[in-house]
Amino acid sequence: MAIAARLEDKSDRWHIAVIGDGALTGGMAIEALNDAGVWKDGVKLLIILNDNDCSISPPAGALSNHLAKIVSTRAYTCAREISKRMLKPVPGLWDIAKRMERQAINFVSPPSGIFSSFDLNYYGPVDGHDVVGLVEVLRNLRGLNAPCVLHVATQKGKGYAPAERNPTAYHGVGTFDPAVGLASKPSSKPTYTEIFGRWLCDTAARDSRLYGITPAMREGSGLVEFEKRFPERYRDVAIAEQHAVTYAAGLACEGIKPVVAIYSTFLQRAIDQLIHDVALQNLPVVFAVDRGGLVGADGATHHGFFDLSLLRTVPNMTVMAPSDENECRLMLNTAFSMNSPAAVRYPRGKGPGVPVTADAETVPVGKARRLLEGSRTAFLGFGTMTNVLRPAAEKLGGTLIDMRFVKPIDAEAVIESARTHDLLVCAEEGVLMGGACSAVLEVLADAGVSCPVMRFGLPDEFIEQGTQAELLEMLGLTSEAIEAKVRARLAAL
Ligand SMILES: Cc1ncc(C[n+]2csc(CCOP(=O)(O)OP(=O)(O)O)c2C)c(N)n1
Repeated sequence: MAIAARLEDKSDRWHIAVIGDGALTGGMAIEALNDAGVWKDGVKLLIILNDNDCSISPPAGALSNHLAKIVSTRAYTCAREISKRMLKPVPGLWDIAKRMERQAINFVSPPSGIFSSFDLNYYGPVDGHDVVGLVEVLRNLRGLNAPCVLHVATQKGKGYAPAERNPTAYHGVGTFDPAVGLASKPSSKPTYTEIFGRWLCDTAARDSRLYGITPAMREGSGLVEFEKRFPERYRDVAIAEQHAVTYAAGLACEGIKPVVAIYSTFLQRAIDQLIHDVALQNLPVVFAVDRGGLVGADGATHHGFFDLSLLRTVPNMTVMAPSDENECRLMLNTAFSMNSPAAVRYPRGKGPGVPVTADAETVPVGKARRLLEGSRTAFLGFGTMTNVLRPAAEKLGGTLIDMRFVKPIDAEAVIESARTHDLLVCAEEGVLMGGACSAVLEVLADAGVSCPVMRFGLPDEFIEQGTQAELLEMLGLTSEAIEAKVRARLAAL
């Protein structure tokens, strides 16, 4: 945008990018700094680094050490004082500053490591909680005419004692009473994330080659206990999904068995690494893909809609979607037992409450499981949607199959169902385009078998926020809505 403004001769317009110290660890941030550093006159880009020395959990990596060193060793004064220093000691300094960008900035704040390496004007660190002073600094920086970085030191959770004490818990919250703080949730059924966390610890105890990787999502991905018990086999690579995947590939090359715990939406950033660095070499990396499907409150950026469509097109990949908690454990075992890359994709939150009785057992690769034997309609469920299809299948006396595998899909089960039923109804919690239901159509087309097919899944549009139940309702992905549509279709056949 800053470059566009220069091209369009809107050179008085400022562009401000605010980035956290955690977000700065992402490769793309470094790519942008590398680019910004070559622009000089007329590019009014202010990068405000909001450095609270915290990601969601404590920051990981050398960059955070570097920033902490700057904050602790620099004359880290209140913003107002720095602002005064900029203007007062040498009359006319600011005029000189405007003419001699870099030198003047360096005069008020000596060059600092990483930003100076990118040839960017660096200014700070300043106290981000001194709001009046900060405004003064920002006013002064308005006089500049080239990209610069303002390093602002803050405290995560500042101003609310419970959040100051436990910033990780308060990073992202739902509604709560500020007088009480976050109530600890009574845990009845475990979440899929917890099922994964337990599986990871149990499997690590059994197999010393297991290595757990998270790109800055220790809590969200269920790795807290694993880190405590197996610190030497745990790695938070910071908000660097691409690195997380290639890091896993490197470990797998050497006989380690990496498990990349990653949210579906964040895996999108590392699809190239998954293809080139893992799948192309057929390396046994397990992808524990959390938050697959609708995630609810986090909204459009966090839904995990694309994973099935993206992953199923990659050679050598196995893609599984569990329909309940026990299935999730069985599939994680299966993925871990394979000698090729495999993804287990599970949803946010709790499952239907099926007790986890599995220990280290696996399931046959590429084989579906038949849950109900019926006639006329065969319901083919992928992952969570199997449970949504069940009441409809029961009411309509249909067959219900939990497909288990999106890839390799159980072609035999699909073809046999098409030959013995009048209608196939398939459902997935992912984009319909190119997803698991498309795989069913491909099987039928390739086998030359024709059968009416109804597909239920996510439409070709971005979905905003709402609870998972609200969104399923809105999208017509409830048992009742599916049943009604299937009844109408059966009547028309
Ligand atoms: C690509 C990507 N990976 C992971 C996340 C999850 N996430 C959300 S906020 C956050 C920490 C951000 O830390 P920082 O940039 O320092 O900002 P702060 O919240 O501390 O202000 C993480 C890891 C995300 N939103 N996007």
